Amino acid sequence: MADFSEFANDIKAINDFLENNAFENAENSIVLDAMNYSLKNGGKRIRPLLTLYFSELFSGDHDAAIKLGCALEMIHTYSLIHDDLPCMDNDDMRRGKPSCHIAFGEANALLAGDALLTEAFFLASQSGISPQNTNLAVKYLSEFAGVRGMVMGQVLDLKFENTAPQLNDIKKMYSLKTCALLKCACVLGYLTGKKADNAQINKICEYAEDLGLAFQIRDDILDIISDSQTLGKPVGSDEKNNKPTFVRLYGLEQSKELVNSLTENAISVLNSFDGHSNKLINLTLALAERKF
Ligand code: GRG
Repeated sequence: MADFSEFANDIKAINDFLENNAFENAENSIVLDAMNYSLKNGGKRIRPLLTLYFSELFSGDHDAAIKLGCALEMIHTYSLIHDDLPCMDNDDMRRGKPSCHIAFGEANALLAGDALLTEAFFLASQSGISPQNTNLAVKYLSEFAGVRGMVMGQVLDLKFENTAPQLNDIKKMYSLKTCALLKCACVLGYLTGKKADNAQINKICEYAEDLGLAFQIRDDILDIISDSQTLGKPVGSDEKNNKPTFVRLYGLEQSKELVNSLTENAISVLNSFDGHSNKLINLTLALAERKF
């Protein structure tokens, strides 16, 4: 059975980079404290790991992959800070500590999220990959994180509260709010090694769509079966906010089966690439079985 210890060295490399390089030369302020508090506060670092492993799969540049993966982690962290705000999910705990707005106040949390989003583009501009691929990295970061991606997913998430959407609507919401950033992570890794090829990028996105749906359904399952200490965030949040989730629609057993079949699909897409990556296969499996 796969577990996360296999990825510990790579997670350390990601955390070391963030610890030593994030927000270089930024002036001390309460907002900088809030940014550091949320960014350097654990997290599984799945997105930068995907960037790193797709970079390895396509013989990319390691340092560039760390920088681009960390840029994406900043965007992910901003989304978590904003997602926890009272006007969104109103959650008090994140990654085992008080949410950013509980620790620093709402205004500072809002600004910390804004600044993390902006800083991500600063870091992405410095990755050292070719100018053409840097342009593409910026394009994909904007596309997958913004109104064509994650933000639109959040719009649907809010719209569907207290409603009973069809399965396709839920899938679309998951695809945008969760799969989009995972797609971005994988494509960024690819761009550290190769000139863009649309067929390859589509196949990478196909993998990340299956991975992301499985990941989000597992998240919904954990929101029901886990506890807040293990998860580092409140459980029962979906019920509290009356959010329609796949699990609430189809029950735990069917949801677990779907996580397994999506994971199998994701791995078969991985196996169709020219190269082979045990780390990607094991990460895909570990995410399907994750406990936090
Ligand atoms: C744009 C305001 C705004 C919010 C973004 C998508 C989203 C909207 C917020 C994120 C909250 C959320 C439930 C996202 C879905 C994806 C997901 C399960 C995120 C949790 O990611 P993990 O498990 O978290 O990788 P860690 O803490 O390990 O990094």
